[in-house]
Amino acid sequence: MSIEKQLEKYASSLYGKTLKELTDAQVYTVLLSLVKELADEKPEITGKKKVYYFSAEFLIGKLMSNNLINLGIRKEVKDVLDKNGFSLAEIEEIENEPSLGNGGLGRLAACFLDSIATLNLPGDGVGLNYHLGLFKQEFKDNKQFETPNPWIDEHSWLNKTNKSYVVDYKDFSLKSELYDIDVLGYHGNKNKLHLFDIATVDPTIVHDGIAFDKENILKNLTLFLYPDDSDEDGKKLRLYQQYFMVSNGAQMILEDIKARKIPLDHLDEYVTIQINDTHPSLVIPELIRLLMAEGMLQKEAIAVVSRTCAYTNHTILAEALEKWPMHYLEEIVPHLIPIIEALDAVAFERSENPKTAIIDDNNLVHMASMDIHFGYSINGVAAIHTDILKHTELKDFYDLYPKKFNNKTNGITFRRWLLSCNEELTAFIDSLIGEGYKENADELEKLLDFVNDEKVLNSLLAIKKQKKEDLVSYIQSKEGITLDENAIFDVQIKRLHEYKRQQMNVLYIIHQYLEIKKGNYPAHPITCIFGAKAAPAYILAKDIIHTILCLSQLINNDPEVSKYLRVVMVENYNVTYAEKLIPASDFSEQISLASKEASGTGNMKMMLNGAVTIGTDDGANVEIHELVGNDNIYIFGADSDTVIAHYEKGDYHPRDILENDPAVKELVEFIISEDMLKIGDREALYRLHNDLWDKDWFMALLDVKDYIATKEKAIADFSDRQAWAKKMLVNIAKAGYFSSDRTIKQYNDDIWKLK
Ligand code: TH1
Repeated sequence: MSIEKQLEKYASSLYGKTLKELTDAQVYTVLLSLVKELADEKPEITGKKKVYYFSAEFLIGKLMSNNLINLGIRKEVKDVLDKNGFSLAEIEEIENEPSLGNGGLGRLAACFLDSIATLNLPGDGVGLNYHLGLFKQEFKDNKQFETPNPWIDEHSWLNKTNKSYVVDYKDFSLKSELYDIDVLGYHGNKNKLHLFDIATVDPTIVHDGIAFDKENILKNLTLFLYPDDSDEDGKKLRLYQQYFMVSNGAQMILEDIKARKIPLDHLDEYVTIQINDTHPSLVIPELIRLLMAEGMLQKEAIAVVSRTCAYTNHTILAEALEKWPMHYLEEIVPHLIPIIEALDAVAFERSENPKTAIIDDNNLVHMASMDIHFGYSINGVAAIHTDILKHTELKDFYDLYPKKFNNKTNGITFRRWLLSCNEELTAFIDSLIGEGYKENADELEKLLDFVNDEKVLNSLLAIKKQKKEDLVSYIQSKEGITLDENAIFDVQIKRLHEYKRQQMNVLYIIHQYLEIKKGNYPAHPITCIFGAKAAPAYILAKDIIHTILCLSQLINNDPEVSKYLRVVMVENYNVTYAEKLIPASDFSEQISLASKEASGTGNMKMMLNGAVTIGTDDGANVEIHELVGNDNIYIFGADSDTVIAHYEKGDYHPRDILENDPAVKELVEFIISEDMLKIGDREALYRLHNDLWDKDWFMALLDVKDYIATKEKAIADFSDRQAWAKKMLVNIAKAGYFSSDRTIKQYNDDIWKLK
């Protein structure tokens, strides 16, 4: 049956109407029904061995567009809808974005699932079904407020299964429910994303934003991703969640293995569990416990699990490396304690170095240490990050287990981050080099043949302009702000964190503002766009948001300045917003303090869409830099060795800079100027100002001058449109390396070894 006939069939059976007569919302439902039917018909990918990707987050984004692309029917559907008076783009807007992730870590998991299925490898995701997601960000009085982000309705992609397991805690047991989402490979078959839940979760307990009774586990367990952990009950809730995720996942795996009559001591020949950062680390003791419950000796269970689990580290930030107090475990999952103690004893036999202990002197259980001792592979997510793990952060472990350590530079799925979000650029690339790059991303290099082709370069500029116009109307509709697509779109979109240094971008904006006030205009008008959520309890991150929003108000209302400079922070930045912002970006802001951003993946998405990076030699920027060469990227700032040496010596003092450099001091003082205090909250502005004087832990002041000079150079270069378009083209051509298909091939070749 043709797509048109099938859509008519659903229009008639669901609404008793023809397609033409439906509302947009009804067309969405019709389309969802069709796609679900087609997905149902797809066989599941099978094979001897399967990878289970355990992750607290899966930032999957809206799924309609991607599913249509991966089913190979997007064009046909679009034509049928056009013919009937509908716009597919508008229909796709109707979908709620699932709120199952926070940032790069969760989006990476989603890209990986797409690539695993595309490469026809058996591999499923395992996570939780958070009903209210992370949170929805709202701005009031130039501040962030959090509200619940409910996303599940009768039209979601969740399919209820009849699988259910019992998860035991100290004082009670919970019965799980399992929801699956189909993960379709590009022109291929399907895998599953398994999201565990409980029937008793109750969103009505949430009040005053995102507050709720943290002790009511029956009602709150799967309400939120990363519930506030600034108090003890919040921390415990996270532990309840983590254990729920891993116990369910482990039980599901063993159920399948037993159904296949596979002897449990051969588990590792059939299963790999990839532990995505430390949130799922309890899967190690839990799986050992479950194997022992099946009659296996502890020693053997430890050996089997050690051959089954592999760990990915995504950060060296100390606060993100989870450590659980033993007494929480006693209170919540006491049955894991003898196992964790046994693991600690084994670790001690291997090394008496306290730095590699699992249980430390303060009775804290180090999750990463458990992963490294009892996982068979430890990987970092970009070359520089893995080097830092080996030689600095995890040096003692690397000395112990040199063969376990390996690098897997992150990647992104081109289906979402090019084909779906930038149809214009996709069609143009198709016309130049054919479609082979969609299966083999390295073929993008063929674009280099056109680096001196004026017509091609002009077309690239025209497409960028089109995407900027699209973004201008989207921002107009969402934020009520009118931007000019002729300005440089200078975009920093990522979680709000001091190490990512949005505050350094703030200082740049202040510099530009003061220069304009002095009559020194930038070589080209520039619009600084931010998108970021701050963790609800992260005060300084919220102060940075406040400062950005105040600056935005000050500048946008000043007609003299706003001709040259605009500042916008979009509300509730999410995957959907990223899909509009990335194709429209000219400058890609990747300005973390060198050594701190493990990889970054927004940097890759922007490069693929023809933005030029302004960045430090950090994370995957280092690899972008190597690929595109000095002429096609703007690198600045202290390198990671210098930064690490500062931390080791403890010799970085921002006050020294401020007392010796009036130009930098002027920028920092502006934060508490009359102009700013008139608009903003005194306490918040002073907090950021004082932090920059006394602490500046991520050394914004160390790099700010170089940053400003580099950005000025980039702005000047932007005016030579042909030369700029060449940079864009080289960036796109060299982005093939960052396809997550490449990353997943490497995971499979080196770690998973699936057929
Ligand atoms: C991010 C890293 O910061 C980023 O550099 C990397 O590209 C991405 O992971 C994917 O590898 C991380 N996000 C989180 C979130 C939490 C804890 C640790 C990390 S690391 C909650």
